Amino acid sequence: MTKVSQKTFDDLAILGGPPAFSEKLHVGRPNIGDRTRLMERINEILDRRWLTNAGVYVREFERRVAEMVGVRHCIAMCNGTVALEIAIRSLGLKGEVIVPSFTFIATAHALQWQEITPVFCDVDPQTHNIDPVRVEQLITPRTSGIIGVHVWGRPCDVERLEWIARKHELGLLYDAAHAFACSHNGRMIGSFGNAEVYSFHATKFVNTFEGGAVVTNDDDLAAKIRLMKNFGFAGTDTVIYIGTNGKMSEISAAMGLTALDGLDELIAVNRRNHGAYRRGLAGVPGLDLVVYDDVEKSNYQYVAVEVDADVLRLSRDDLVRVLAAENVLARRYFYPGCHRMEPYRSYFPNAGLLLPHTESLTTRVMCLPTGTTVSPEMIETVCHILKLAAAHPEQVHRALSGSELSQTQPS
Ligand code: T4K
Repeated sequence: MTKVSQKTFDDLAILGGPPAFSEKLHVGRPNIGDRTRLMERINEILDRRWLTNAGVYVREFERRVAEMVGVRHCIAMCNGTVALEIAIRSLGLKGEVIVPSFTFIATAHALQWQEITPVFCDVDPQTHNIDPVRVEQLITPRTSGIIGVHVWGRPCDVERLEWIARKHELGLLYDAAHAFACSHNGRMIGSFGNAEVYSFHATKFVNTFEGGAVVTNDDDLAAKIRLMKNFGFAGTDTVIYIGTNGKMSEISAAMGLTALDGLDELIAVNRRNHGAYRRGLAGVPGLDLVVYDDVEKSNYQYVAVEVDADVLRLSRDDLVRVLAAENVLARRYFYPGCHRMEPYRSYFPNAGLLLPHTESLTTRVMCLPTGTTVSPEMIETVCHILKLAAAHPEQVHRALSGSELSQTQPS
């Protein structure tokens, strides 16, 4: 059991005090759900001796996801990255595809893996999502599509992107890795564009250990994707298409179904935690919590905080180091931005010039721990530490420049 303690400034771990938490507090600790029900399902899988290849649980998981999202098709996959790759290929995207750089590297890699050039587009500094005005400026004769990412589960400007895609006859996909169970204007994310892609990675709101899915209302696209994720098999001994192996296994679907059973409780925990951070950080100038529209459905999975170093007189990286010393492992998503990672930084060394908001956000945003392993008391302590640091910027700087802090650098 993690020990929670309150402390004064002089007790901070960067000044030699004991860490506030005896165990590391991670961003992205998996939600497990009802363990007894999960074990029952796993036993049933073993009894059936049907472990993968469109098993009973995978089909049930697909049906329940499609129903929940309000789409005709859900095709479950082995992970979100393969689901993106297959969705991109099924739409026939080629040449250049416009995509934000402020995203997990998988969004860009899913294109480059198929020798499609990701053209990095800046984001709206308010929403952190791809900026449709910039999208239109980046369209060339080689552009075949746009991929929007619903960062933190908050919707892209789907209306404008749809309009641009239609006007220029481009494919439109969404990376909805963060946005399972989130809505926009009352309509579930997952039902926009030609198709949308979820991740059910261990660190995601709903996890299937590893997993992902493509959701779409397009019957032809869905049929193609089903073939593609199963080597192109249309029946025993009959291959009618080029394909790969993107299948979800039964044990993953069992985990996913168990998570769906407890979805409302998961949302309630995340919402409670997000509220605790909101109250805990209220009134600290320079620390702005990314908020969710309470009128919409949200999964509240990401507690993202923007740090304004000019106001706070401490940088995001300073705070990450202060927290790391206390065993709170905040994550710097999406530092340093895809355009600053290989191979893109070598291909486009000057990409940052066109990405001012992305460049700024990658130095300002940190994500804090939440989920079922994090209690409001723990959050109170995390906020208390941040407030202590915020009240003593000079002393924090001095302490961080001390040699004893070499072990508290963020990874
Ligand atoms: N598009 C977007 C926008 C995405 O965010 C992602 C994935 C994808 C596409 C691709 O979907 P997948 O192919 O992954 O399905 C993590 C996740 O690995 C990654 O899935 C996620 N996005 C990304 C935002 O975060 P890392 O490398 O930063 O962290 P990782 O996996 O080492 O885990 C983070 C922390 O979680 C660890 O410090 C400890 C904790 N953890 C992790 C695992 C796996 C646990 O406590 N238990 C665990 O089992 O990427």
